[in-house]
Amino acid sequence: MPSTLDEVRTSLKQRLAAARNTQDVRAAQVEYLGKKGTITAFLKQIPSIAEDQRRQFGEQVNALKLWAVQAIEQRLSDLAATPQNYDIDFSLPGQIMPIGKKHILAQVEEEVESVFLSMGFDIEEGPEIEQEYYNFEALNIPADHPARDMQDTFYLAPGTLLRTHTSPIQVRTMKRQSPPIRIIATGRCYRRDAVDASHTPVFTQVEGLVIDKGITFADLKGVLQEFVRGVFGSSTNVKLLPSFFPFVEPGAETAISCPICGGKGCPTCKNSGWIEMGGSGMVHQNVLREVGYDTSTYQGFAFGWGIERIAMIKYGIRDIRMFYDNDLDFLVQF
Ligand code: FA5
Repeated sequence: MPSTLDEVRTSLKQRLAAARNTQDVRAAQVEYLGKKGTITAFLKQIPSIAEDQRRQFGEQVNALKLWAVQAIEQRLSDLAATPQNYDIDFSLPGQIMPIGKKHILAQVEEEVESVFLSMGFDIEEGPEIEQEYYNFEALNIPADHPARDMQDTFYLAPGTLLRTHTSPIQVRTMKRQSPPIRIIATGRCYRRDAVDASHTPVFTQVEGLVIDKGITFADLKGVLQEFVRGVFGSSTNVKLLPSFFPFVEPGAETAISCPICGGKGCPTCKNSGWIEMGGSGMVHQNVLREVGYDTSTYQGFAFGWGIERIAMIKYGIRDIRMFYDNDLDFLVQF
């Protein structure tokens, strides 16, 4: 306990210099200027001091008090301006920040791409706002063709639309490049389809195109077989069923053996053992001629599958709307 005014000043100076935070300064303030504080005790002594010394003593004690008040304010403002003196309790557990992740559809797209990259395919892309010519005409679907009804279209302006499938990328690629061509392209497609468990107006497709000399239907089946084994597992098989698309001839709907029951029959494959995945076929000669290829030299195949459909079968998701509801409880599972 300091006994002289000078000692009080020195000890308070040291206390303030050693203060690490505002709490330390406030504690010193109470100790020196509080009701029972050291300086307050000197102030209380003034009336009892002998009259001839009282004035001088009073002035000294009041000067000390004034200095103490200012020194405390100064230290508080110094601490406030020095960020490292904020109170940090290093023993508190840290905050775990949630880490974002890729959407399930982006993950499946990347998986599909990596299977095709391993087979030597290149990755192409095309615009979502597309010209009618690439989406329909160049694909052997003229203006009054009934196949246009199969793809109810969002038109943005005469001749301009939101692409209804990724097949226009076939035309763009063939016009840009000469054979051999071995590409896939993934991307969003748009149709005026009513929403139900397997349809949405915005969905994603993966398109494949191979053009070279001597390409046959067997190559199509072999590539799709490799693709589904890479994505669904090594025991998955492919079956091609007759179907019609104006830009392929012959055309085929592609089915895979149900990866859920292994082809034995279950609710997902409606007990058939097979699940339809999308269209495919040999590129129509009208399409090859449209892009300026010599049809006596070059042949090729193409296919177009729904990415949502692939993801639904792979992960047992029963309703396509779940991909677009943005329910984090659903999305964090993948
Ligand atoms: C086509 O779009 C053709 N372009 C596919 C093709 C390419 C055939 C190359 C031959 C050669 P389709 O309309 O059947 O075909 O669509 C293919 C797949 O896209 C469907 O099997 C489905 O998985 C998905 N799909 C189509 N419409 C929707 C929709 N409204 N919602 C979700 N997925 C859809």
